[in-house]
Amino acid sequence: MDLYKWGLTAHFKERAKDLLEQGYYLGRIVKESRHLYEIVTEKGRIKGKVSGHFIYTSLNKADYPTIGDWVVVKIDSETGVIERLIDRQSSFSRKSAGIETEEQIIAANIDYIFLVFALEGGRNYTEGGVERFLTRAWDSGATPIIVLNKSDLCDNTSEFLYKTELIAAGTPIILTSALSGDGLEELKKYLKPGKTIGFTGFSGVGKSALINALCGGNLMRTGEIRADDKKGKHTTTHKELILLDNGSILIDSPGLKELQLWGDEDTLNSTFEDITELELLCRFSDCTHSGEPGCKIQSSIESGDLDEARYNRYLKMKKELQFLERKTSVKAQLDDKKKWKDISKFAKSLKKQ
Ligand SMILES: Nc1nc2c(ncn2[C@@H]2O[C@H](COP(=O)(O)OP(=O)(O)OP(=O)(O)O)[C@@H](O)[C@H]2O)c(=O)[nH]1
Ligand SMILES: [Mg+2]
Ligand SMILES: [Zn+2]
Repeated sequence: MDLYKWGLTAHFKERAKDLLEQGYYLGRIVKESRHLYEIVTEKGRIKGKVSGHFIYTSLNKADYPTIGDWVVVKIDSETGVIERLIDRQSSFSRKSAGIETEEQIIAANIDYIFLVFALEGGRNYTEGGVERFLTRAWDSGATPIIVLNKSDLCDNTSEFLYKTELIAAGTPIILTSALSGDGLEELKKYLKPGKTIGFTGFSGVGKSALINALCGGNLMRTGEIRADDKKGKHTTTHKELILLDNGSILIDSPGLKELQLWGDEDTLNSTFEDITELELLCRFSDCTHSGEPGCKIQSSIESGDLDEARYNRYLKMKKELQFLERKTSVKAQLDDKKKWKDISKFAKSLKKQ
């Protein structure tokens, strides 16, 4: 199997060198459901799990391999044991759902990330949704492309295009319909040999339908999302990476019910550059924009240059990230404590021997 076709670059090979010399193999995760993996390697496509040593040394969910990752495996009679995760060159992540404060990687080592929204049906387009996905994308290391899908169901597409342009300056925005095929040619411009494209978006927006339309087949199961199902049933239930005939690599994954932010406040700045630039023009450098004289934020809202709703969404996301930062630092302290406890336990057990 030619791994370069699967996106292998010198970066990943270099980081596996020591183990490759000892008879291990390099592989890419092409399917993931829970902690069971399918991996493409020089020896073909194999099933695999992480080793006990791997589990012992991994503290966080994000330390585990996920779809798109390059790993080093030991192969015993067609099953693989993953010994090492190679540093990711990019990854799209979010805060894991629920109360845990952990980063969850949605797809790794992607060149482009298609942020898919539906103009009708499923979970509908909101400006806040676009801003959230964009903020995560700017932090991913991949290049974001905004895909406004289900254009066939929408009769004011130009209004959505305009709204999106205002909040996503500089990011390509493509109107598509997986049903009629509109816009697919524009998407195909990003499908290049050896390049990996991740698809993300809420459940039911048409990620799998777009992948099917792009590969001209029926590789991915698609389905209607039942609006009355509070559990938010996903049609796609596992993550999968596929290699198209034209040599590009696509990653499908279950849609999200919500996108909780992950990262620090800096990650907001690329999405809300207009606001951070205005802040620099306030008379006082520590202006809180709540009534100080010479406040550029307030005057821009009054003159209509800055949309107040956008400013409020910015504040909301900033608060969320500040809260996350506090929670993460508490968790890091606890993790540290646990680590030292383990180490001192281990040291004591050595003394007893
Ligand atoms: N009319 C129309 N329907 C579409 C379009 N794209 C997808 N659909 C339909 O929308 C439904 C959901 O599409 P999926 O591709 O399964 O959505 P998904 O984003 O993969 O959803 P999850 O796998 O749950 O994340 C299916 O019934 C599709 O046929 C489109 O462009 N136009
Ligand atoms: Mg799907
Ligand atoms: Zn101000």
